[in-house]
Amino acid sequence: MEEVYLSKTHSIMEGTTEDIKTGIDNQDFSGNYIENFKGKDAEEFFPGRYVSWEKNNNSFVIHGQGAAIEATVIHSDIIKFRFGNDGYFEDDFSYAIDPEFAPAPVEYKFEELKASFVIKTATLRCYINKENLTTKITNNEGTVIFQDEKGYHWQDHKFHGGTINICTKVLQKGEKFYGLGDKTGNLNLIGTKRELWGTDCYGYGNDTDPVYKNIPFYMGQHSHVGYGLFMDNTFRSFFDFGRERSNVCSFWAQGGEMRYYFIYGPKLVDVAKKYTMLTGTPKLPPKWALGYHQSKWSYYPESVVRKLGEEFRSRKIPCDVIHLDIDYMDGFRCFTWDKKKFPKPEKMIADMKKDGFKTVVIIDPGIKIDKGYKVYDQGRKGNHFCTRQDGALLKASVWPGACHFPDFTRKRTRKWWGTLFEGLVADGVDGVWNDMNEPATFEDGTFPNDVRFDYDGHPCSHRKAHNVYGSLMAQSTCEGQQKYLRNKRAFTITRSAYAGVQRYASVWTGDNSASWEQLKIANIQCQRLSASGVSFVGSDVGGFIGSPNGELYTRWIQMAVFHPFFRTHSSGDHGDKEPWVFDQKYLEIVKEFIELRYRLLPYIYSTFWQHSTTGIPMLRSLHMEAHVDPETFFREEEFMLGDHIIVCPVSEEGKDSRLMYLPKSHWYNYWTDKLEEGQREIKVATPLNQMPIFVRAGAVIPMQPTMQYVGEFKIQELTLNFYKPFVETISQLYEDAGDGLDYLDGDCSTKTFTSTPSGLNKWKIIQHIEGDFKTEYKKYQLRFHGLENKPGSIMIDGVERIQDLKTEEHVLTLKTETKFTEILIN
Ligand code: NBV
Repeated sequence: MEEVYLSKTHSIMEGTTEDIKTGIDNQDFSGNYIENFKGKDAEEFFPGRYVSWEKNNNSFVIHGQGAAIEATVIHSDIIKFRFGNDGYFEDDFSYAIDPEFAPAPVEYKFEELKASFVIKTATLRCYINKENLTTKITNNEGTVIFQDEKGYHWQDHKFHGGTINICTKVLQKGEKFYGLGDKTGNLNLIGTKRELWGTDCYGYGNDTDPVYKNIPFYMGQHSHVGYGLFMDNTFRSFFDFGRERSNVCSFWAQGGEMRYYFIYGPKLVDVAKKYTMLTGTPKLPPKWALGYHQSKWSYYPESVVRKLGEEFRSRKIPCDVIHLDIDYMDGFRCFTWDKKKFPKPEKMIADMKKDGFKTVVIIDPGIKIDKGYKVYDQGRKGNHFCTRQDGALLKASVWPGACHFPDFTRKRTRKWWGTLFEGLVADGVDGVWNDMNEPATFEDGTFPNDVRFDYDGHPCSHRKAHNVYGSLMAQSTCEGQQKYLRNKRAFTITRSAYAGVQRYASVWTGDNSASWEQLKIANIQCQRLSASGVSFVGSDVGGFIGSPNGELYTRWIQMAVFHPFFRTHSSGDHGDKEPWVFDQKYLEIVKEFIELRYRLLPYIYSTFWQHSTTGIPMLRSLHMEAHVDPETFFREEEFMLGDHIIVCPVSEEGKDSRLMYLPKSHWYNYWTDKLEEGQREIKVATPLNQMPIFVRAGAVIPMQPTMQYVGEFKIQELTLNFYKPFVETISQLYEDAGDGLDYLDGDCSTKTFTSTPSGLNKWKIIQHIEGDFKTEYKKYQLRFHGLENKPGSIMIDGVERIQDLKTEEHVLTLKTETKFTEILIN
């Protein structure tokens, strides 16, 4: 056993040696303790035997001979662990945990047993072994969920200073792993080792690791029980899901205190929800941000942008947002305009706005070293830029040439950065896109490790700040915009991120390529991000690099209709990617699907609201929908958007049918209304103009008319699609003004529909309205799906309406006032 363990220790070292090959960790004392490790420098330590214990509020601190362990009951399903080497803990500071997260009082018991301590909550038992301070967590039924193998231990590298904090757990029989942010590769992470060190990975592939984002949260499931593990540590870290030893799952960080949260499900979807409540949910975005976005590196000059808008409108392809990439700036100086390309940006933006287009501009972190350039001068005078270990300013090259970089880990700098958006907002800019914030540089890929950061009063080096840099840039960008937008909602996109980024920004999956494999990767990345707290996700439709053919572009658009962030982007080097670049037959289908996106906006917006208020991911992989169904464990292409829609993108060329799995329930084929029973694989027709879309029986899917942009005209009538239920099914429609902050003061409403089968051919729908938001429309167009024959009677609030029921293809329709309470179909 000991030998096996040593080999593990050795492989951890190998993992870090790889880092040296990348040239990242070899420059200074703070990073190179691995480089000179000769096998003798590092010593390994364990917490040792229990010596004493103490209680502080909901925390139990158990002192061992070598380290102390603190276990805090956050919630009956969440226990937080911290480990203090040599008996002392670090300051308990986190960028990930939502400052507004206020745990409710929780009941628990702490007992001392002969060989262990046990913390008992309503759902969990957490045992801490007196002999070696290892832990084991079971549920009330006694199922072991999470159990230390060697448990917590650390390696000191005394010659150079620094510690690697490690935790090894028993990998349970049949255990599956999900989450971990934007990783590529299979959805189930079993058998892989992954690294978190945000990297600008242009043209990444399925084996590229690390990638852009750093979300140290994964979910495990075995014995029909799901749990989550969130290691709140921003140092370069690693997760091994049984790759080095098939019976061990381990995670470690190259510095910082070992601090992790154990989150009990038992359903995986509940794990994701609880993790998201812990790290925060987004405020509602402006509704236009859920429309279609068109981007390219870069649209310029002004005439090209105007022409782009005209093309969309004249071709009647809906579009809400145009993105301006780095060439809008004067010599890539952030917060400036190239006045040759855009002589009057505020006029152009205002004109575009009249035509329904919002403008989003890119902002990178690198500030050009250029005396006389306002932002640079302010940054210098205000001491906002990062410095090297010896106090000199960090200098590295990005698009503008040599740059300095703001220290976003300093509150005062975040505030200053926020003020820079005043001008852009005054110009009419509606949203900001943060790029290159891994942080990426041209020389060494990122900053040298000796670069100093404030870390909000916890001074540190780049080793600790790197993985959170992008998130803090996004936070400061979002807060800055919000300040000047006043009663309008901010919209931010970021490429790099740490856990909790969802409170401030949406994300995209970076510089992907135009291939069928990449469509599949984007699908998995978006599901995985969604499971990791970040629901507002999307990929560059069609691939950033390269040119998709018409079919690939069409299939990608079809998938992205069901991704919360929906944008075509292109490097511009390899041909354009506007919908009309493709042959007419593709263009027509692309247009139809973008129109479908707009019709679905009430459903998508309500799903966003549900995510924002409950933490439930907007995109849900099948294992989240049906966590006890073994068929779902390795399924990775089908996904749910919200509670009631499941889709399965077509990810191969020339396919006129494909197989997909429908989880337990009854499902209606969106295209034909054909009813399918779930918990089985089915073959679905996939002509180019269709992607498999299924709607849950019993669902109410609200739809609005097609429009060219959000708010183009006042909606006269909202369509409610009622799908005949097999069991009681609940659907919710959330409505507010779609922009502005009045919803936070209650100017919104929620309509809850409960659809129940009440006997043979009988069906009852109850509408419960909360809030009195005044909708534009006064009428519903009801569409009943799944009724084989015209019913004998349809009563709305006691009034017979059968005479008004119309038959249209496979649906029965009826118009009614919106304020009904009960519909009875007989
Ligand atoms: O700003 C240019 C690009 C941008 O279009 C892309 O979306 C980012 O991921 N940016 C990367 C920098 C250059 C990449 C080669």
